[in-house]
Amino acid sequence: MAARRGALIALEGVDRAGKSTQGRRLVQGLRAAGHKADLIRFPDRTTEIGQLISSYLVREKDLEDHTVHLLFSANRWEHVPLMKEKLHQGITIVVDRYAFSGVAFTNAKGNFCLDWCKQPDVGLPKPDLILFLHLSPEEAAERGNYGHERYESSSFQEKVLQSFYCLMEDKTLNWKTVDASQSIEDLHREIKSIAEKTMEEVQNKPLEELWK
Ligand code: Z5A
Ligand code: MG
Repeated sequence: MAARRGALIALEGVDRAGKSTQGRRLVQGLRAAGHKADLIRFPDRTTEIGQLISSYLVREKDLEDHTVHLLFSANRWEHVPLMKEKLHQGITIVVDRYAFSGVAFTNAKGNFCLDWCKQPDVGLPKPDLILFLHLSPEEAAERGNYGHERYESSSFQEKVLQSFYCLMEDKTLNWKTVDASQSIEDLHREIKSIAEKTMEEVQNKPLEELWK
């Protein structure tokens, strides 16, 4: 019998919704429950490509919009061989942002259609579950002001949210929206329960390719 595979679980959502907090907490919680689990945060600013992206985000460097879109995608592709290896070893991978952030942020710039934005990420490992952490702009504001990185303004974030809603219409993907205004622990419990159910459901299913 083939070995059971891990699940690929993506966390997406609006700015300050708690994706990074929940990503860390989920991997901790899964490990404590005896599962094998790893976390990857996109962009991964530690690689050479990631450092270029980071210098763009902190406004040290200006990059042309198509170029930066392709760099965000390349930053995901450079992780794919290891992601596949781990998934096939039965390790569940939690990704803090994925291709959906890539598409939503570039599409929000206005002159890039969704189809163009998706192309570089076609064929990435397809998430078994995409958790969308939903938080109203008012509740997000209570979590502090925007930082000084690129994209951190309420008008741009509203456009990003509209792009996410378009992506969520794709019924070939397993989107689940969760209420991110709950306490960190309540939200963690809800997310962990959905994640464990998905892990059980997909363990004997082949890993698919995104948008193919
Ligand atoms: N980007 C892109 O353009 N293209 C791409 O392909 C990708 C990304 C992958 C950097 O991302 C930027 O890159 C981002 C999208 C773009 N631009 N923006 N905006 P990032 O992931 O590095 O961004 P970040 O700095 O991690 O911010 P974030 O993701 O928006 O935040 P978060 O991870 O969702 O939230 P958090 O860090 O977990 O929590 C925020 C605060 O709220 C913190 O003080 C927590 O303690 C607090 N918090 C969290 N949960 C709760 C609850 N439940 N209650 C109360 N307070 C809470
Ligand atoms: Mg984050």
